Amino acid sequence: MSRHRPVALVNPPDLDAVYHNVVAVSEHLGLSYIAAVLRREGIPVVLVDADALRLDEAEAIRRTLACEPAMVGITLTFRTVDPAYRIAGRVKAASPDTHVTVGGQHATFAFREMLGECPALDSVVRGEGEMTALELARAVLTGSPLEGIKGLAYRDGADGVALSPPRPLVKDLDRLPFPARDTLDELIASQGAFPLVSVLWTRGCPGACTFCNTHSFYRLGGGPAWRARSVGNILAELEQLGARYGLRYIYTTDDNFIGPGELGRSWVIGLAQALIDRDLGISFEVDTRADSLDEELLALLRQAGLASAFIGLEAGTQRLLDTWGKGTSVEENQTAVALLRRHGILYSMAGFIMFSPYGTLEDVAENTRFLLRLDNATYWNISQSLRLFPGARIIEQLRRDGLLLPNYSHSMAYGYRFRDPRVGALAQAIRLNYGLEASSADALHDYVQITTLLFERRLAKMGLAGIDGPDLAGFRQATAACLREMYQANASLVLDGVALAEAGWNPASFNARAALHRGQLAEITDRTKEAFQRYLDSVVALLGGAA
Ligand code: B12
Repeated sequence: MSRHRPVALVNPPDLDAVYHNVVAVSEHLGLSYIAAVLRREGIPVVLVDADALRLDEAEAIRRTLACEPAMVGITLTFRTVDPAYRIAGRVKAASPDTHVTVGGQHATFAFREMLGECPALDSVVRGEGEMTALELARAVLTGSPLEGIKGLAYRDGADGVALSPPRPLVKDLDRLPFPARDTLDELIASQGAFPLVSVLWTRGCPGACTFCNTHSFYRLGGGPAWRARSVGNILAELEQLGARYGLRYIYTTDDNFIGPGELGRSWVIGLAQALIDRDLGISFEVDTRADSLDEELLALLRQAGLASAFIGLEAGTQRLLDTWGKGTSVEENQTAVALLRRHGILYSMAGFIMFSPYGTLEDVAENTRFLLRLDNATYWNISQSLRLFPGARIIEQLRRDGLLLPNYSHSMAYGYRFRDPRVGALAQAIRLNYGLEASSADALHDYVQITTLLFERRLAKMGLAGIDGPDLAGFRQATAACLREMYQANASLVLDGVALAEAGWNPASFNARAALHRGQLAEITDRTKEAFQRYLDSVVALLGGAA
């Protein structure tokens, strides 16, 4: 039994119902890795992933304080800055000698503002956190000075902030232990439903998109823009997860699964071949770039179990795509989607920025037509405006162009104005219309797409593909037709919004139009559920009840 007081690692709750409707539950792997590293060094850890466990703030605070932690580490995104501050304040009030730190991509770039805004914070861990968190915990537990701990910003004197040199990246990711699975265990025990199991196979991204902070995050401490675990190390973890949880579906949280150049490509080929040879029976989903896909790679990945790929398409016009510094073309993006579809791999809800501060109403219309052409005008995609994340290059560009709000601060994801205020008015109206109808439709859309894909693959594997049980294909097509109606309803709302904006923006007319849309979407969602239930029943019948 360790003589150390524990370290509590907290992911604050995000109590937004719409967010919960759309985003699947998945544990915070960043904290889980830190927990595993500290435990390996004999430091006890309590993981409080309130977001994944859907705990409220009071329960998150109760669990954190209950273990009398020597140190509390809190992660956050722009959406959870306030609950993070409140939790820090409550910990400090209850236990003034407990060291309170925050970390993650957001805090890494907003550290100075955050230390200024929240007196309860003692430090900020910047960059990749495992080694810094370990050294910080050791220093706190032994009462040693923080000086010399790389990757840290900490209070120095009355109002000073000391900044240590950046933390170099972990050279060999295989040296890290597998992430702690406390949250997953509790999700399975408490929720009965089998949650998404997330894994991390690579870190970093070679891209330099202007709206993203990942590349500057992983370049802070120098080192390669993209690193991968060895195939053997990945398989060892999959087998462990398989033995423990009977794993069938994997969500990889990698920013960019297929790394740069030949290095990235041969690594993926090696992994895919190993997954095929080992035949673990898993399906998985990845995030990747459009320009890293090709026939040979996708054929192999399909065989290895790749079910879905998230590609950041971002825009349907080249001008907007160039403002994001994506380095791909609209044609390349469309080709990538067609390629995925040809290989029977789902191209999931895309990274898409419908509304840009530099965009025109014509850009909005063209983005909408682009999503319709790709059969992907989900409400999430048609409603996304640029979000500002600290560390993203676009922030300074907006400042230079006089579009950043004078009172901009790190948690203001929409802290800018639009060159064409009519685009801004439409963007806000569409975003505020993202309620339960739209998020339920999107959630159903995703569920239908991935479940159909996995069933079709299973039928194929059992040699039942093409055997048209009670009109299976008919039910599948009927469901797909409902999804297209969703896309059409969403797209028409935006295009009507564009016409309203061109005619002189009138919020009341748009609200009436939006109410119509919500009614339409709710009705289509009900019909989609019925159609899909008929499909599911016939699949189950075909599988002889063995679904
Ligand atoms: C998987 C994922 C999710 C999952 C799971 C949650 C999670 N974060 O793991 C889900 C789907 C739930 C999710 C949801 C959202 N996400 Co998300 N998510 C990611 C993603 C793609 C990977 C996270 C991951 O596994 N990284 C790998 C691990 C090892 O790294 P890490 O989490 O950064 O943690 C390391 C360091 O950052 C640091 N660290 C992190 N936290 C802490 C805390 C302490 C105390 C310490 C010491 C160190 C430390 O040490 C860790 C180990 O090295 C990241 C992108 C990214 N590259 O991280 C976006 C990201 C975190 N998400 C983001 C966003 C915007 C969201 C959403 C708001 C999206 C939405 N719906 O609108 C929601 C809201 C979540 C919330 N409640 O706040 C943004 C946050 C940007 C910002 N500045 O706020 C990111 C950075 C993507 C991006 N670049 O835009 N997300």
